[in-house]
Amino acid sequence: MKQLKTVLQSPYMILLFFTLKLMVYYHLISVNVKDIIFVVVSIVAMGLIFICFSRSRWKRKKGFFLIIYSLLSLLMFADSMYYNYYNQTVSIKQLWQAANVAAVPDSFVATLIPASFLLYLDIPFVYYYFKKLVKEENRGWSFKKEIKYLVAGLCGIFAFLVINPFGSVTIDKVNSVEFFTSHVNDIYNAIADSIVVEEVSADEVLDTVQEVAFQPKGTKYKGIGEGKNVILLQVEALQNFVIGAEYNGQVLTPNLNALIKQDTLYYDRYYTNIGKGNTADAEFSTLNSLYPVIDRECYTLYEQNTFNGLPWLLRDKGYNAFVIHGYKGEFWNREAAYPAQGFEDFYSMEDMEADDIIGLGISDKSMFKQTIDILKEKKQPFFSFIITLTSHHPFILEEEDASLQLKEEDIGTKFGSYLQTVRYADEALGQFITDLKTAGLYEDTVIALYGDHHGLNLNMDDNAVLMEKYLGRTYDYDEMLRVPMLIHVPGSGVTDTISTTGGQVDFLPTIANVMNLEISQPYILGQDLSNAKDGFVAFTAYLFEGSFIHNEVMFEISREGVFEGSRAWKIGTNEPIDASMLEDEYKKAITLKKTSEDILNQNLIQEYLNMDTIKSED
Ligand code: GP9
Ligand code: MN
Repeated sequence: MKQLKTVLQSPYMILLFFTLKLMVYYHLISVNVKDIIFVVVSIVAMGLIFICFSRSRWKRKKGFFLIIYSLLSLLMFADSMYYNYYNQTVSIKQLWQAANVAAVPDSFVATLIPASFLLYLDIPFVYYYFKKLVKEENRGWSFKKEIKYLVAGLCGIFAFLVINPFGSVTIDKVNSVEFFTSHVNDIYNAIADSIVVEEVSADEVLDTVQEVAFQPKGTKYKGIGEGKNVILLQVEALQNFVIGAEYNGQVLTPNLNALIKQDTLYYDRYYTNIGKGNTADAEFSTLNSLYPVIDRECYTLYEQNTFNGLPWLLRDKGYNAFVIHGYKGEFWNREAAYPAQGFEDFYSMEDMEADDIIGLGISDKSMFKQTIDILKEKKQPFFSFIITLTSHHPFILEEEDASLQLKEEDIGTKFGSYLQTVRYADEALGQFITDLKTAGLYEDTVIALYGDHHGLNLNMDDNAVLMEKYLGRTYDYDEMLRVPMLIHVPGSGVTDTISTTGGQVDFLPTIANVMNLEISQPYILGQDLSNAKDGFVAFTAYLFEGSFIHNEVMFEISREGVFEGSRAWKIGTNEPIDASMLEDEYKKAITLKKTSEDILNQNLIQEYLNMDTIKSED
């Protein structure tokens, strides 16, 4: 008993608390705790911080230590939550996102994982040992002597790791996932990026575009929608697995299924390629055929750039281009960004009647009803970009809006609630099409539709388990990131399922072919999926950079963000594939992302269009 007391009183107990805390942390961010190097580096760093504070001669060291230790715990907590949602840890460049997270409180609460709170449990114990050590060691070290060396040593080690002068893969891995080094590395990169802006010449970027994103030849389905109005529907969180599917004896999306059956090109291997700007990035990539970036939504980062995407191309043909969305105009910086995207009007929540609110904003059914009134007033041809909302996470509906009969075991699960809101969105869409017909607008309108991103994150709740049960196969990223895309051309007589792999980045060239639009600038990173045979899409968020799908093969870069240790599998069968054979494709994914960033950072579309104007003036 006495021995136990002595052990418990020993300041070395602190190591036990640090170890337990770090094991919880690494477990929550999916780092294998058996990779002992990460845990050891973190324990050494924490131990040094502890010793530095306890032996220093600062008067207020107890208070300072408590604050610092609590802040480190808060950062770990934030990392674990962010990882749960985005599959990535927090970055200083993404602190802005706190405001967006706070704007959607239901979603925020739904992402909390109880285990993350364990990261706070040790604080009182660690503080107790800290005070005890301070009391026992009141002789103290001079802060100017030994501590100085300790601090310098610690900084030196971090600097060495972050700079990684010999390009060691092991150090790359440490920098990517170890708690202290990854955050120091992140801050270092953010500062370095803001000081040194790497410029690549426009010619060099153009060469790369031609190399990695050449356009397929072919005229299949060219111009079948030419001259018609365009309604582009971005449906919130619509995944592809619901199309044509049944659940508990009920068809999930009867209206979408009916649409696909006639006069429709349906792209069934289509993927979301969003960055951290979620919905807004889906819009951005779709309209411009560029990849979003990881740091922030493109609508904010590149608000002032010059673009020449779909709204501009249609406006050149005399279309009136506008957006309708039942949430606040300022969200995702849409209001400010839309003019440069080419939209002349934006009907947001503030401009519509808030007569039926579900979740964040105006219900899809009300929004579509009001849309008909707007469309009836418009001069034709028009391009109406409509963004739905009701199927937004955490998928809450009132009983009277929920028409799907859920199985007992799915009631109250995210899976069940998701299916319920998808069914609602499908009903809203069905009514919209009927109303378009009644308004005499249907025959002359091309209706294109796609999902912005996943609804069921495979890392959250019991989604993976319930989806596996429902699908009868493993629910992996290929299915989570797959969204439907279709182009419905009334009266065309053309019905086809196109299975070339693609992503939102391919939408612009694909619709341009159908509408017979000429894209007059070369910065296009997607391809026309109706004529392409070889399909490729690179990912940004939810998977680490370098991940991609090439035809029916999916590649997920390793947890540490390095090529070594990545995994690959065959889509459909989940059969593992040797990932080490896919280095060329991995490099292509990195190049596509980097090229997009170069185009955006250097505002190259503006440069090109200016050049073009100068040329035509000559
Ligand atoms: C808000 C809506 C949702 O306007 O588009 O955005 P999300 O949270 O899905 O990115
Ligand atoms: Mn969304």
